[in-house]
Amino acid sequence: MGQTLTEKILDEHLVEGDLETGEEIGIEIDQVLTQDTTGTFVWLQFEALGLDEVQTEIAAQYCDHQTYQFDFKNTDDHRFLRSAAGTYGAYFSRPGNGICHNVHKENFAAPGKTLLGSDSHTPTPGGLGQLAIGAGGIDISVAMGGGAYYIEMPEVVEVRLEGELGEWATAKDVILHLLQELTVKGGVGKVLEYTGPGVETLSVPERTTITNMGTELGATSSIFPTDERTRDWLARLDREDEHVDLRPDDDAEYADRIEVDLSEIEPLIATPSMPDNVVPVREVAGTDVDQVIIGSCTNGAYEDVLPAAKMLEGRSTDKTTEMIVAPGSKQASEMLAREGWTAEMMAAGVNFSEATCGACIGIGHVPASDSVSLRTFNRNFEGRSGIEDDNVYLCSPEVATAAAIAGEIVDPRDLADDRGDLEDPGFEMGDKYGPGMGREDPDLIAPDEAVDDDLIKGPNIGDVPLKDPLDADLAGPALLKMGDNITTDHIIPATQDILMYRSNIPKLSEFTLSRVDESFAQRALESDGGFLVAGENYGQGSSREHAALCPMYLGVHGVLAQSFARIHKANLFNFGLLPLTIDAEDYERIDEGDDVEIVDDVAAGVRSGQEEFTVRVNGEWELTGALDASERERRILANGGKLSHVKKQHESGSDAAPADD
Ligand code: MIC
Ligand code: SF4
Repeated sequence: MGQTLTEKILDEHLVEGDLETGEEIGIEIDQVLTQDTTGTFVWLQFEALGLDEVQTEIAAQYCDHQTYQFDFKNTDDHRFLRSAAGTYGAYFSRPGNGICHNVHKENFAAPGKTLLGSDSHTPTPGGLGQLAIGAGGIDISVAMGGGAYYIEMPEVVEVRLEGELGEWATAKDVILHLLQELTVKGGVGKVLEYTGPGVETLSVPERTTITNMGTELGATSSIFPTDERTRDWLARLDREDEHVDLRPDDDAEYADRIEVDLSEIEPLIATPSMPDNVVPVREVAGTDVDQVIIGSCTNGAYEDVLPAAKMLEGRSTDKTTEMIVAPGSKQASEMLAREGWTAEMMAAGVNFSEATCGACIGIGHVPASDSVSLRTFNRNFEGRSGIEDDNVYLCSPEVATAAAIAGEIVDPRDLADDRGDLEDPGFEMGDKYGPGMGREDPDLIAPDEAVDDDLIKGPNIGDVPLKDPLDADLAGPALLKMGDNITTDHIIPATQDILMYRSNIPKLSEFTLSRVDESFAQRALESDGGFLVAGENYGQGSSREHAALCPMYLGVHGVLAQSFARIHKANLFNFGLLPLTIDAEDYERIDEGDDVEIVDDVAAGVRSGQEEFTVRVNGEWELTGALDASERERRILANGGKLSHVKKQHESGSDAAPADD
């Protein structure tokens, strides 16, 4: 039987296990990336593990999420990250140089290589045949130290693309279409592999918009084969020698197949407040728009801003609508500036931001109360923009720009008909990108140019808390009952007031689940243990391990949920929290405040491979909580989390320093 492209790359990197769906496999990691808000813990844990040098081919530390440095705490984090990159041997991308996924794509992403990143949109370079996966920070620390990354072998699903995109339809509409079809849970446990004649009609930047937002489907990763368009892209970066021909075998077998006819795709938009609330733009046409932002790791590239610039040439934005462009990388900004497009857009009423994540997580450009914001981003979870009850829509740069011109949501096809002189700007690549621009990049410091050789920790950079091994008896109240699709933005929001404490767990913990219940953190601390109860897809969204670390710090024992998002579940194991799956009926029956007691000896059960645990509620009735965990995850859980687990192994004289087994 032939292999899928995913299987081929995994096979080449396999260090443990078999490529059987659902089985745990260990893979070698070639490249890692981390960013400023997850990175401090990546390095603090790297240090705590006693590791002293990066072992992967490439390790890159980006400073992208909080580049405005509103508070010295952010600037201290950035200085610490530069010192850690220099000390341990990673590339360092300075604040303002751009979003990790964009800068990585421009400089390092390479077909056939594996990439692990402490950011959920790490799968972005799947668009050029790289197998890229998002994970929690400590998984990055271990991989960076040369340890394998362990994952359940995903199902590989074929997404077959036929036809070609029509006028005004874009790659963003393709992924919005898939979200409409599959929902935010539709990709869980899967790698989406794109095939078919439609592939060659899409350029690499269009492909990376699709792979980037595969994360919103919950997918482990998304990947395209490579072809002449990949070679062309790498050539523009002066990295043509990194091109490798990669495609699945003709007789590859997929777990499932989804067909998309690109010629039927029309302009789509995700309405508030979930990326899968997708409708045709025409369905919400006429809605007044107060703010439009073009940017983010999904649609912040040069080729994403260029159509907006062309549409605005000789026009201006509506007086009621503010338009902001936040390019995904400084390279993109520089290219637009050198070609005169920045000036064109400014003259049209656009406000230019530095290259940053910023507004995507509510840092700057927070929408006005009771207003509508159209963004080319990937997430519109409620409150993520920095104000509760926000109305954030997600769309392509073309749809966003049409709204900025009209002052209301409008299908660009209708705007073009109406105005008579507006043409589809089409998709155009830049001549030369990133390294291809042929000059030294002062914003990307290579390991051999490092300016530090020791860690610099400001007063806000704390220690990594450790948890005791799992107890035999676990009991406590159901501290909070939540619904479906609770995001990591609910658990630990990323807005400015909170983000600056990412390196200070005691302080950060005070904000745990505050978006759901302001009294939660205090109640959890006072209760000396307890459980969280949730519906489906608990912990979707970000890779931030703080969403497990902070509940752990507050003494939470575990989570009873109907299902879990992949990265968050791994983070729960990594911080010694018990993730038990419960059924819908029991979920309905259990209430906040109920007394929860696990009847079995939890520590022994976890170690011995017990799959079902009896949970007694109020001493009156019982439910079954299922533990779906590999042997390795069980050992990590029983030892109180990955850091304690690996430390314990070192103490017991276990050999390979970074390995977690
Ligand atoms: C996000 O888009 O939610 C983030 C902010 O990039 C996160 C990372 C973080 O929380 O630091 C992600 O996607 O993993
Ligand atoms: Fe940054 Fe937003 Fe992309 Fe996350 S989704 S990496 S916050 S631009």
